[in-house]
Amino acid sequence: MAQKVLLVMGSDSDLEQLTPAWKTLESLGVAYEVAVASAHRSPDRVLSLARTARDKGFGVILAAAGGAAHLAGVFAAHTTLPVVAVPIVFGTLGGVDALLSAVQMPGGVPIASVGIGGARNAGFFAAAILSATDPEVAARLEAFRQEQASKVAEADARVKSKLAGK
Ligand code: RP5
Repeated sequence: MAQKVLLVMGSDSDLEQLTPAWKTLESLGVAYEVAVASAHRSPDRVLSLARTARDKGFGVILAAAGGAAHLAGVFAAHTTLPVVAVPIVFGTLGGVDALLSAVQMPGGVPIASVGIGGARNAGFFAAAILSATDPEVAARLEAFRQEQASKVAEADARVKSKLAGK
């Protein structure tokens, strides 16, 4: 059975910023489940989600949080599945704090991270991880890349034609 993505957010206030992640997963036909779980407000819930994720068929975890965002690190502490942080734009530091919390993990328990507010890329990256063992997802990713390249070629032609008409 195809592996799924577990998309966890630290608060329901993160939901809107995560929309591009689940939309991207849907566009690629990747199954996902969402959960709200906070590393500091509901640590037992995070622990339970992390420890059961592999047996439930998840292949990658996207952990979205803002502020001093330890959600991804705590997930990684309790599972050997790949964990990708999605730093949320929030508060005085606008997401820089969440980004640094993710990318500065001490050695031994790594997490990856997309950029601040990088939910769309989180969807693509999760799909890329699953594509290592799922040829159907790999084919859909390849098709998307080709479509994207075609759009660049069309933009190139448009710009050239516009400038030629001046
Ligand atoms: C983080 O604190 C959440 O992930 C969210 O980005 C931020 C604010 O949460 P709320 O106070 O809106 O619930 O833990």
